[in-house]
Order: sequence, then C-alpha cells, then structure tokens
Amino acid sequence: MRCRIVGAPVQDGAGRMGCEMGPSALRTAGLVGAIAELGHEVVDMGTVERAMVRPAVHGNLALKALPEIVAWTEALTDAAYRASADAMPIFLGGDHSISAGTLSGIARRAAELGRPLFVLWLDAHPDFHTLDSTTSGNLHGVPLAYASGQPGFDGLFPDLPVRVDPRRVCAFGLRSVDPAERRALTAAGVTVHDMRVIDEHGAAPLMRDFIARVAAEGGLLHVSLDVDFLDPAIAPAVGTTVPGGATFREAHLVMEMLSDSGLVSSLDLVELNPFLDERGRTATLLVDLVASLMGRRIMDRPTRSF
Ligand code: HAR
Ligand code: MN
Ligand code: MN
Ligand code: MN
Repeated sequence: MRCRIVGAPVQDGAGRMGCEMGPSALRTAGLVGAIAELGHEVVDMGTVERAMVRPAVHGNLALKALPEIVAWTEALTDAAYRASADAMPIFLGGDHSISAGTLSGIARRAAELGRPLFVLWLDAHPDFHTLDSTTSGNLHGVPLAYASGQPGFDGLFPDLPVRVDPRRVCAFGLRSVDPAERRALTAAGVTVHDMRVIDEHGAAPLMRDFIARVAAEGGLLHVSLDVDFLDPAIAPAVGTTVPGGATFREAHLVMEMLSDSGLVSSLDLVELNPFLDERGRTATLLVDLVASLMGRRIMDRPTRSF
C-alpha cells in the first residue's frame, strides 16, 4: 500500500485550543515509522495551508470562526482530492471540522473512479448539526452534515462537488447526540451503531455486516476516527471526553477487522489535543491503532481463517 500523510492543523472548529498541535504529536509518536515498518510506502506530504479568509455571515450568532473554517474546508477539499489520486491519504487533524474538506475531496475522487463511497464515523458524537441547528456554534459539530448534503450550508461553505450518500454512512460509538442531530440522522438514513447497540451485540458482528455491505457494492471506505470514540480512561487528550467509550480491545478489533477487509482507502485522525495528553499516551495509542489498521497482527492470522 502507498500512504500519504497530510497535516491539517485546525483548531478553530473546537471549543478550546490545542488541536493545532495534533499533527506534530502524531508525528512525534512515530506514525510514519509505524506504517513503514509494516511494509508500506509512506510519504509525508507536509502541512495544508488554509485558504484566504473572506467575510462570512450567518443568522446563527452562536457560530464561531465561520470564515476560518470555510477557508480550511476549501483548502482541505482540494488537498484531499489530490492526495487520493494514487494513494491512501491519512489526514492528521486538527479538530473534526477538517472532515468537511476531507470527505468532500474524497467523495469527488470516488465519483470519478465510479466507486460508491462508504464512511465509517468512529466518534462519541455524530457531528451532524447544520449551521442553523448547532447551539454551541463549534463547527467540529457539523462536518458530516455538510459533506452529506444537509441543507443550510449553501453560499457559505464551498459548493459540494459530490455529496456523501448518508445511507452509506455508519456512525459507530455514539453516546452524545443532540435532539436536532437525532432527528436529522434518522431522516437522512445514517446507520447508527451507538454504544447501547455495541454493548448488546458486540463490535464484531456490527463491523462484519458493515464491511460486507461495502464489499458487496465494490465501495471505497473512508474511516474518520475521533479520539473521543475511545474511552477517556485510555485516551484523555481530547477536549470533549464522554464516558463509556470504546475500550482498548474494541478499538483495536475494529481496526483489525478493517485491515483484514482490505477496503479502507482513506483515514482521518482527529480531535487529538496534545495539551491535554499525559506524556503522549493518547498519541501513542492512536499510532498503535493505525498500525492495527495497516496490518499489524498479534499472530500471523486474519480473523477469517477460523
Ligand atoms: N454536539 C455537540 C456540539 O455540537 C458536541 C460536538 C462535539 N464534537 C466533537 N466532535 N468533539 O465529535 O457542540
Ligand atoms: Mn467528531
Ligand atoms: Mn462532535
Ligand atoms: Mn467527538
């Protein structure tokens, strides 16, 4: 596999500063070496530069840093489209607002390849607010709604070249969903495997079904991994911790099953706030999760062999 690392040091979409340091921390924790060690070709493409900020106004006065996030989305859409030309891009956030751009660029790429794009959204939150429905005004709460063509972004965010079909999105690990998001997720047909569902069924059968769906349609699969998908006890370096998250083994199992599937074509690593970390342990855990996704195994054995 050929991988391209793309730094996206965005922090204006989160409620507190620090995610800007995410790409540095992931590089310091040894991301490139961990991937190369598994036999992949890795190129670190460096850091995306924000586009020029233009004034942007909206009736929702709670919105924070709208012009800045619009400018980042512009730049990241283009970067994601280009980085996915002949390789698997790994986007280093940055808060989750980067996915407005990464998803949009990847969706355009998938459409040109004539492949349906599936999205696995690993997160405590669905990030399915519109500019009208968010009450916090933090724009890391909107990227999935924007990229899947929910209304109200027109004229402010870049026009979507191609939208992500929300019926091909699986939100996995949710445990903090606002009422407006709940209604919109259901109406849009997003598959929601919240923690309640994962507790009852286990992660494996849910993942197996989703992976089978992607394979059956010959799809590409974009994985968007928010640090708060993980339980705060193992991943403290995030501004929006929610108790009851994925355990160490649940998270690794998801990555191992994705690796066995061979379907993952792009990845976001988002919401890492190194200022809140404890001696790099969250960054190190993320690097280990990426290694599992890229083929590191406990024994030399895929899950389907027994
Ligand atoms: N739904 C809440 C809001 O819109 C919380 C959003 C928090 N988002 C993230 N990314 N940390 O998932 O403010
Ligand atoms: Mn998120
Ligand atoms: Mn969120
Ligand atoms: Mn989250």
